[in-house]
Amino acid sequence: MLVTLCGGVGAARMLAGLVRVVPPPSITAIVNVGDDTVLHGLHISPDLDTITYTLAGMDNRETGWGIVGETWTVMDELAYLGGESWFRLGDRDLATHLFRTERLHAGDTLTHVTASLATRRQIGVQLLPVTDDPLRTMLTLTAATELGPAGTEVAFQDYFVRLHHDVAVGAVRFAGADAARPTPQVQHALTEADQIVVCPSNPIVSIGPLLAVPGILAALTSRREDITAVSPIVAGKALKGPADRLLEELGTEPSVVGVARLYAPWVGTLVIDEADRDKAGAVESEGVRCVVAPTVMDSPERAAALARLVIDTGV
Ligand code: FO1
Repeated sequence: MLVTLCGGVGAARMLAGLVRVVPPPSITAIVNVGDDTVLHGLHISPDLDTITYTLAGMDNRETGWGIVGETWTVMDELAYLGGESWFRLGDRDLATHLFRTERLHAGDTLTHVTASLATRRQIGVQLLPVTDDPLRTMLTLTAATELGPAGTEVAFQDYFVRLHHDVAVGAVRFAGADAARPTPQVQHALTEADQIVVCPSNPIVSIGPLLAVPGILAALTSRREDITAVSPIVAGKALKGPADRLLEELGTEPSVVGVARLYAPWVGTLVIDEADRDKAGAVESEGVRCVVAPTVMDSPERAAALARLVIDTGV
């Protein structure tokens, strides 16, 4: 069994590569739920949905979220009524949130609802939210915004979408983490995995929430030699999103060396991009084996080549 640790877009691309080189049912993806939010009474799980839509071949590659060819009738009407429309929910995407919310209200777990959606979309890969308990990424902003003065703590989607992640962050907290439990399926996957792959996701707000769930870091640390991470930072920049700025704002060098330093306690091997070849020695000085390869997944073929290489690091 191959287990992946996942945020959203970067992880979805990595998984799209992996399913081209190993049978999808042999892959279990453990996914961040710190980005989850409730809007209009609907439970939205952006990372689970981004991965599901990507593996189902229905993702919107331009936005990096939502469904390709989406229509916006409901959102446009909601905006006309004066409702909250800063977080855009497409007409087809809304069906996912209605389905999930209704099932959760009926007492189903997020793990079970996610499995139902994945089966319906025929994605093959087993998708697991890291926990069925509430876990929410909260960020303390260091400047005043429309949401409050400097020092205000906001939820992830307020930071990411409403404020376009265009504001400095002083602290990150994972609300609910202390009481959250990894699901039995997640615990089993981490114990039984032949290899664990950390997708090129944001180390702080995508992988961070997974590590904050009690028991996960210890389980990973005991599997350190079987864990390969792909750096989400290439030549000092995040390919997408605010990972580079967040690392710097929270005191870690925004480079492959900074990623190696963060991950070294529990990751055995770090794959870095060819653009960072000159930093391979510095990565190894952090105590992490370093592999240099093309890591930018700008086509399915390149994603598959990276997937092959990552799997080979574990052989
Ligand atoms: N991201 C945006 O930048 N703007 C949106 O309006 C937006 C809506 C949205 C709806 C459903 C969904 O699953 C994701 C959505 N995202 C949107 C993406 C998402 O907020 C972030 O990309 C992730 O949380 C970061 O991984």
